[in-house]
Amino acid sequence: MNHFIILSLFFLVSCGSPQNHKIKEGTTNSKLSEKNLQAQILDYQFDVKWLGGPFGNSKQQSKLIVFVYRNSKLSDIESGLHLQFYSSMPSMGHPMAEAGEFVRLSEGVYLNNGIKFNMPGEWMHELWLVDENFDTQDYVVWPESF
Ligand SMILES: [Cu+2]
Repeated sequence: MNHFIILSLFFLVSCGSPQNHKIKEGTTNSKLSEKNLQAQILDYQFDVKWLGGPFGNSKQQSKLIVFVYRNSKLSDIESGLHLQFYSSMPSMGHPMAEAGEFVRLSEGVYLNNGIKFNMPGEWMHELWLVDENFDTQDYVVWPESF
């Protein structure tokens, strides 16, 4: 939980005005309900897909799988960086209940089984590439209603 509080504070301090960020939204592959997202700065592409959920209550854990690509090939995140999920409800000004943690399944494949949302509605998801000092080096953003 402390981990999440630190990240939340970091987000509030550094990203107080989300409008300052250039937000690139990915394209949707509606058949697979998989999102394809391009990182802002670094050479990463992410395919994100819910394996469970998303659930609009904090009793159920939503499961997000992320496929990481560099030069069109599944690739691990470079050492020194790790993936972090974040989501908030912009209209209500609060974050999700739990961010969970990613576990590497295989080359370029990461699963987060521990995401919890407080309620249904319009969410803005974020995937961060965070360094050892909890500084976000890159990110992608995508909206979702459920
Ligand atoms: Cu809300």
